[in-house]
Amino acid sequence: MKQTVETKPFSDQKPGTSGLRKKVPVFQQEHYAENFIQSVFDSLEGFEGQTLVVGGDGRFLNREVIGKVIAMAAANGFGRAVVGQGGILSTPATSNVIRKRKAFGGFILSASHNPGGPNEDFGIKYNIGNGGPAPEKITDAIFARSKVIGKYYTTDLGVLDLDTLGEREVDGFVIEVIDPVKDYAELMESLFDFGAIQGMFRSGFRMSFDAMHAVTGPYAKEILERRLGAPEGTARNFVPLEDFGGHHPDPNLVYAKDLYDELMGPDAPDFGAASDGDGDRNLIIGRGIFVTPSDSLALLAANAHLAPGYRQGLKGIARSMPTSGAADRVAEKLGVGIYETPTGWKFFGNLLDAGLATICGEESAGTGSDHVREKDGLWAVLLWLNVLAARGQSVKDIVSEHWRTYGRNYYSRHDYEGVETEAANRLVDGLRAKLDTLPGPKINGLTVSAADDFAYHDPVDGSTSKNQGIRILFEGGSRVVFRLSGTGTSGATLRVYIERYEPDPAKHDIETQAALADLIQAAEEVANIKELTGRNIPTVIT
Ligand code: VG1
Ligand code: CO
Repeated sequence: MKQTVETKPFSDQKPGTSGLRKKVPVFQQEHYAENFIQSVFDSLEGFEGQTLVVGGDGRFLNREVIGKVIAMAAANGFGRAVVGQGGILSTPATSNVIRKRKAFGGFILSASHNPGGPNEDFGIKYNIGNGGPAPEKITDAIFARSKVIGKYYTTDLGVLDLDTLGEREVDGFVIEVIDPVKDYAELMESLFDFGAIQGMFRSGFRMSFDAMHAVTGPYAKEILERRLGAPEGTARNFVPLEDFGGHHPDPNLVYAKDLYDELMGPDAPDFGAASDGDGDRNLIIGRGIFVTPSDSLALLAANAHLAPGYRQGLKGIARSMPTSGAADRVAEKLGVGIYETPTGWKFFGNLLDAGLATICGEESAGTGSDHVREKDGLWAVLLWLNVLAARGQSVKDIVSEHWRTYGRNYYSRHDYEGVETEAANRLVDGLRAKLDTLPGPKINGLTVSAADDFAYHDPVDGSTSKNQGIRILFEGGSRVVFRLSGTGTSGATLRVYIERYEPDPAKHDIETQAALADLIQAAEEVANIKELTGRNIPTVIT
């Protein structure tokens, strides 16, 4: 029986870079999740009788909120919910299911790389029918709706069994529980040369994959070990846990340090990789070499034609603005378009739908292609494996060769986490106010050639997104970018992105922070980071 529940709006339901993310206790407030879910439905049209996909990364509250989404979908008039067994569906797998089933859209319950558990983070994200994150037009409408919402609709579907595969019907509404891995594994088989990768494993190639107790565990077990024949134990921490074992499921050099140490150690395997909470990020480490995500994007774009799914070449490459320009050089050489978008995967959707780009990436360990409309951690790992199998060289050799051909974009991101929101805003406002005066005079001996607040003009739908990050460009192609994170749940995180281009192969082996030292100092001088944030050093350096 459909019920109408009276509710009052919450003022803080503005979706960030990737959905609504809050601490679990915030989501546990009465009506909080329901208000947001109803605000999504109220911002959409034409879903009567349609299919909605629902899944999550298995974190604390996952099952509970899945139950709410399904009951509310039924009450709002959807005809069918497709849900991953056990409530599990990685972000890229959800995108694939939405596309394959021609669903109206889907909910992804995840706070991605943020920690999980009763006092940690939870998140809700809505994806549209192309399988990608809702564009700004819709997220703005959701936020506007959430501020005035007065009621939501739900219904009692009884106890939901999310663990048994198959279809069930309750009052004319169909709930279908699917294997979360199968469709995705088939898609991967259609893109990559599994035979060649199997051969590489047979001949003794060794790999370590860290699923970080998050959603990619079951995917990695099935694809790497069962379908590709990698030895058992190749995938580790492969059981998704509600609190990710108490760790941050963030595949960077800080939270995946064990993997890094292993790859730098004496008995290092050939290849190391990890993914994040919801399976859309990737960390790539070769024996003795960490590949920065920006370089990984460029390398994958330059070598994609070696995989069957990309044999016909790329239509174009897209990267987020703070991502290094390494991919631009590849696009130039390939003679294809390069697009620079704001941070967040939602901006790639139009380019992919319009056939302007094939491969996209972000400096934050996100890479993907037009096979789905989300970034895809295991996809990147498999493309790397395919390239390694096809070229028969080590990661290190492939990377050095790439730098010799294109030059090296030294790159690093410095994060200042948990900064007081007011102080962070003051810092960015301060920079914004002096943008016009920056070009000309030197900062720490470097000449500024241009400075702006990045605005994106979507070439497909003509929309404009302003205030997407402060860019300070120096003569010679170096730059420093400042922006505030839109995925945190407490305080503010200041991100400082630093990049320098080095064409000379004799200078490609400098330690990254040393290679960027003068720019790091310039960033401090221009933004007064220490004084304004009260921090002497960044919390995380990637
Ligand atoms: C961060 C990254 C961004 C990424 C976003 C979502 O956003 O910088 O590149 O798209 O997370 O990724 P922000 O606003 O905190 O910088 V995920 O894997 O957390 O969905
Ligand atoms: Co993620």
